[in-house]
Amino acid sequence: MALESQQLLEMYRRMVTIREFDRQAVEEFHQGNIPGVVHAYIGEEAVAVGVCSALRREDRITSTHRGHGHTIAKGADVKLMMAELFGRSNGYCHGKGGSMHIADFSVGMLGANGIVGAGLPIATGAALAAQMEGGDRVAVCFFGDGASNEGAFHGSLNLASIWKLPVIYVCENNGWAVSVPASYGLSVEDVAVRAAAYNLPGVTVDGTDVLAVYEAIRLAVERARAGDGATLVECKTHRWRIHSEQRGNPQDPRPEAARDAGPQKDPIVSFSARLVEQGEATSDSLKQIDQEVESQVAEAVAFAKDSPMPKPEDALQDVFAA
Ligand SMILES: Cc1ncc(C[n+]2csc(CCOP(=O)(O)OP(=O)(O)O)c2C)c(N)n1
Repeated sequence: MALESQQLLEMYRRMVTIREFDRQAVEEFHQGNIPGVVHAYIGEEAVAVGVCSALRREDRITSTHRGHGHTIAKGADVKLMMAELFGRSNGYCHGKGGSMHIADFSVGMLGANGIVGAGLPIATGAALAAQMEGGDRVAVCFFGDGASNEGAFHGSLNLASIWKLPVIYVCENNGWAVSVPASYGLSVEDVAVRAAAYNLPGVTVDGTDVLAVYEAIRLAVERARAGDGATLVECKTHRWRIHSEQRGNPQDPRPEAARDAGPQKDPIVSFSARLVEQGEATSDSLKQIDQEVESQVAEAVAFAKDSPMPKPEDALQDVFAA
């Protein structure tokens, strides 16, 4: 289905926002300004944006430890995100969650998650809730190739199949789980074939092509909204950086060829070339978006730096048990 110019440019803007957010977050982490961990999503932008562009605000998503891209693509506020990364009291979780625990229910983002695979049953539950509510809301679960080897993946797909749940499972296959290559860790070459074991459709798409991702998800969403059940969509993509940022100068355990593969298939470069070629934008108008985004993210960093630290006396607020 053809997308309007405005939608295409919004997709471009969101991809660039994700790239720039993580670029500046990585820089701030290495300057010692961000505590905890940062798992950069750089290189995988086409997946989050292709998926979330096919969703409505009220549709729900669950995310992973590498969650900044999903959160931005679903429409969260970058200032509140950055403040959370900085551990400040006006961040999304009042500075208590950090990078891996950002949620914004107002845009249907049910949460990043430090436990690999944990988003799978949560999204499945959100889809069950949607089915019981009786509307046509869908749920989407983002997870990695590593997570697809866990029991949570298999149990979730089985339940989604027998209950015909309106859920789309999006596997971001970036070829690696920390230092373990998918070629070693997976029993199959394509995660998508695992759908057959649960009597569900499974497709593999080029996860560096935002429009290919969008189209696969659009079809899966249509199927879910029509009451025809779940789909597994595998997006083959590349993680450009080390698994997570580390202080000092640690070595990325992946071989050089794996590290080089990402930038050779830059999803933003290919999408911008396409937009210019199709007359949807000029390189100047895209550059203007790049500059606007850079300032917007710099403002988010400034906002985070100016934000107060949480007060010790608030430590037991917003927690379930004290
Ligand atoms: C249940 C669980 N097991 C192990 C870990 C440690 N761990 C964190 S990320 C990760 C790899 C995840 O790989 P994948 O699902 O492919 O996602 P990617 O990091 O490639 O985006 C592991 C093993 C964890 N956080 N949770």
